[in-house]
Amino acid sequence: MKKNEIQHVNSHNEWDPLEEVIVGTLDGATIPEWHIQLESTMPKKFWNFYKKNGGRPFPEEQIRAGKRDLNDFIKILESEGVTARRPDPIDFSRPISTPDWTARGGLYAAMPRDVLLVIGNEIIEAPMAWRSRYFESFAYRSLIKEYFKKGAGWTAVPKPQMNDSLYNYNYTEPKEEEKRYSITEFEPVFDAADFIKCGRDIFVQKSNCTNQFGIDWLERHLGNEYTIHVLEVSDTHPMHIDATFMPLAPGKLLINKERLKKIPGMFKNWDIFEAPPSCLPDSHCLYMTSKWINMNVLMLDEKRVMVEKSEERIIKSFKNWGFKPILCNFRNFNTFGGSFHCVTVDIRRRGELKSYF
Ligand code: DAV
Repeated sequence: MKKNEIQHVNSHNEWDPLEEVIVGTLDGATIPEWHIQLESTMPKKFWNFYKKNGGRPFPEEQIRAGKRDLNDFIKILESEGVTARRPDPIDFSRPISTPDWTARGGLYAAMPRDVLLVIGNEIIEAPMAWRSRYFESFAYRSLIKEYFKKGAGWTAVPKPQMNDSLYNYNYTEPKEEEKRYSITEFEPVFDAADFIKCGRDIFVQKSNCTNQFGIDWLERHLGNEYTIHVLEVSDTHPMHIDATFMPLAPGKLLINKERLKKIPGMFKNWDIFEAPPSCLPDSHCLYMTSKWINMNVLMLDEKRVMVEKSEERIIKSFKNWGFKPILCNFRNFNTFGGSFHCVTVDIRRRGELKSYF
């Protein structure tokens, strides 16, 4: 490989021109079994739904509608010159067990952003903290093996044991400024979606699926080329940073003002944009997230941004801020816990490792 030649897997930030992504699938999506991890993150309105239906498939009509949105999204990506790759179909309704515990079923391969962290040329399988997601990375193994053969690095963080010591079963909902999580520091765990990259600087939040031990593991693994910054976030149900803090382009940061009250000093010369509230009606079924997924956007380059078609407020804001919104129906997919950022993981953006601060 010649110096400066772009490798097949290459991603350093959120905005270099996007050439290839993995797009998740709703095939085999299964309602996760109730656990303290869901109590700390999932909307209260659906707790009984999980308690009653864990291990069963999500309602068929909703899956069908979500898949229609996915197909539209892939067509748009392709017309914008981005290659979309898909995970292997997996039946997530099969039970999972280890010597320490069992779960009635898995979840899905809808959100590759949660599972795979791509740093430069390396694909890292995250040690996710939900028992139902223990084998989720297997849905991506055909792709990962192919990327490995094309020269990518491939790392799986030590598999967590996930015995009861990992969970704080006394967890109760924290108040605004309290920091309390449903996971302990028993072993390293993180979801890839709690991290977000700006070249040599990587930002992370501690959450109900990412502990300090996990952050320390990644920091040591990445070594001196990178600096990891832990953000102060006021979110009483933190899980994934991409509806809180979204770097859009060099010098341009989108934030959720309700959650990010302290912006690190290193952003002092950046434009800070505050996401306006979502236009989704409260009646819209969101099994797994808040309505802030309106800011869960995907940059195709420094200007083009994939935005949900009916989110008129944020579409207008993006235009005012000088971006070019590309619209796609995605409400039916949003139901399953994410939007354009969650549903993808960057495989290749055309660009190099730099510092932006
Ligand atoms: O606002 O509920 C959404 C992030 C999903 N991966 C929220 C977090």
